[in-house]
Amino acid sequence: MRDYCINGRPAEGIIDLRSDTVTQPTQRMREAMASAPVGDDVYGEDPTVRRLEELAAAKVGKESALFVVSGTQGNACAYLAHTQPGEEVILGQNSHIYGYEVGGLARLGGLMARTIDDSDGIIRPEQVTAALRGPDLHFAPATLVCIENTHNMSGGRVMEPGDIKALADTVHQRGLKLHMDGARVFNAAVALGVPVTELTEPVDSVMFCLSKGLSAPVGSILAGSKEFINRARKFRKLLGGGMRQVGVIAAAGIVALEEMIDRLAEDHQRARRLADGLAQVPGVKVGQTNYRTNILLIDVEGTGLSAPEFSRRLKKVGIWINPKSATTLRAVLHRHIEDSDVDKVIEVFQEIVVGQ
Ligand code: TLP
Repeated sequence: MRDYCINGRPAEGIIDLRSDTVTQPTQRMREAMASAPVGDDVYGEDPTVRRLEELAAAKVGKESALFVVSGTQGNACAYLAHTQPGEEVILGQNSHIYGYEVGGLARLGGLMARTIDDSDGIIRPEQVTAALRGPDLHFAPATLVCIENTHNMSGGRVMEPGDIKALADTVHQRGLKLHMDGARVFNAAVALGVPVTELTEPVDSVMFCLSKGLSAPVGSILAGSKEFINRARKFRKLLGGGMRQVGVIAAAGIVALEEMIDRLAEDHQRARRLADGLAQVPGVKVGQTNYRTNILLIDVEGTGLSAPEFSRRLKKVGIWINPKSATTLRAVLHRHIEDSDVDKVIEVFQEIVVGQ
């Protein structure tokens, strides 16, 4: 049953693959929200927020955690707490922090972005070494490296524990910090079949979202050392993210962490089913990844239609998939998509290609 609304109306008949952010809270979340004990969280008095923060810190193996409004706010608190204005941050040119967070590095942090190639979703130690420029009088000092796992714009690529560890060793040897934008880090852990701590242990801080595939309505977590989180808490306040009786939404986050992680495997299976089906459609190519998680990049150039035009035609029949570029669509699998929806999408792709 698709129990959610689009444009204020029940989404009956619509297959919404724009993002996993469209997931609605589960019934258990709504019940937990209704009965959550609350207090003023700016005074640190909301017991539900404290429970969520303790649970979240333990999940990713960090000393402390902070409940933030969004992934964007969590990443901002991280780079603000790790750096001083005028410093340089090394990160992927396709990363969410660089390309999709409204230029916050520059605007909020007074930071220089030094971008490196992350087209396969992974940042390697030698790339960071090559990007580091040393102590010359002319250079802005680089103090932070950011990675993204899974990597959104490369189609949900997974950065593996060994690669993260190797990168962290290089970053730390050079005296920098390593932050992980782990908006979908539980997708990475589930795809690899490893505890998420194997991915988060080497990094100094990790942000992950409760509001994507995990289905909470609002919120993300930033985790790291106690001292780092104390600093981040001040930046959250600066950004207007000090909330009051916010246990009403933190309660859904607790359910997300307790109940919604393992089922991400279903989204990955459906992503594979969709990828395999679309690969049979003439002119359509599905991006390859090391592990299939819940994001697919679908190249429609060979069909003779642009991705925006393809997206328009899909929308006419109730399938919502956003274009990511002139030639590529991005489809994201999530809890409200069933096998029959996947089959329908494959069928419609066939019809569009054959019928033009
Ligand atoms: N991603 C959204 C859009 O902004 C593109 C999506 O639909 O995928 N890091 C990563 C890797 C993300 O994918 C996102 C959201 C964020 C951070 C920001 O999270 P929010 O939307 O909670 O600010």
